Amino acid sequence: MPDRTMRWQVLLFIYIISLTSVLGQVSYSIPEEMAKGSLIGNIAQDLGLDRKRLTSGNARIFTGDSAEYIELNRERGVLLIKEKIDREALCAQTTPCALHFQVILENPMEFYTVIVEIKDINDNTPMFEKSDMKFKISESAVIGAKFLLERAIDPDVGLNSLQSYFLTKTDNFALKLKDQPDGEKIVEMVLQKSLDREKQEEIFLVLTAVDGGQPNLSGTAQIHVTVLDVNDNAPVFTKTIYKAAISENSPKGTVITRVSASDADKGSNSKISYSISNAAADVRNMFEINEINGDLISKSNAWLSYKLQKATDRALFEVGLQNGEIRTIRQVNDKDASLLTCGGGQLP
Ligand SMILES: [Ca+2]
Ligand SMILES: [Ca+2]
Ligand SMILES: [Ca+2]
Ligand SMILES: [Ca+2]
Repeated sequence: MPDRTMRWQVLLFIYIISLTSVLGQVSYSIPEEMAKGSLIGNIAQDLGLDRKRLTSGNARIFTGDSAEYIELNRERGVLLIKEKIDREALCAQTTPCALHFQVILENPMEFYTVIVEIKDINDNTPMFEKSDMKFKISESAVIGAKFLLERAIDPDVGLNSLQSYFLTKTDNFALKLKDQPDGEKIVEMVLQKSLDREKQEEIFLVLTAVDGGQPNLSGTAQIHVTVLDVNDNAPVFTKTIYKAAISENSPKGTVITRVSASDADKGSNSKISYSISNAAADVRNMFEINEINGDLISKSNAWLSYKLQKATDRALFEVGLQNGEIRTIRQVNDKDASLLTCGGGQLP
């Protein structure tokens, strides 16, 4: 229908209305989503009209240009659902949601106003647009650090719409909801206990959004937290004292013992290299260590006769280990030494 013709019809309608007295008004209240053909109300009875008058007066519904959801059955004198009504599609977040239309009769012309309120039913589950949220959080993140979570959407209104969120029970995070002026909520996860990658590298949580319908409906989203490593662990030796024997005529390059340390961190934070430090020059001349595998190797064969003057044929040494480094090696004054000892701990 051309716009112009329609405009004329509307103007004509308004003109007719102005000439015709409004004889009555009737209101109904129905839930959305009623099946096609369902009864809304007995309009003949409610307007005090004879059913024959509906037929003789060629009673009909005038809705303006809005879609026709409702039909008038003249023979039965009732209003019926013509098209299933989806409140969400019709009114979105507007409340109350109502259809306004007129019932018009001819000979003589009569005009009645009908209001059908469409009540919300809880036919939408809260849904997350992104049902999988991923976070990479350093284990050094400070207490109180906030992480914004996705919001859920529930197109219903009132109690049938979104009411609250819940997070899987976790020591590390607490859920914080902040009300916005538009009625929406900001959903945050707040760190309340320090993360420790060495204890738990992956944390899986479930965020649940619930509405307040009867019964209520809920939707969930997965939260996957990967805890990033920080170098917060020093290497630790597998033993506090390493003991090994070596004879004085051992050739240069003899492996005296192997020291071994481990580091609880990850990747380059756990890579260990061995070195001898803080040792006197003569000790450095006597020993070397394989920085990769921890082999303590005799560097010369001259040191034995030099260092073991006071011993019989063997000597006792202590090796100080600290933070993955061999800090000190010193000879222990024990003439009856039977072992070469690499001692652990923090030696003076
Ligand atoms: Ca609804
Ligand atoms: Ca709902
Ligand atoms: Ca480390
Ligand atoms: Ca770490």
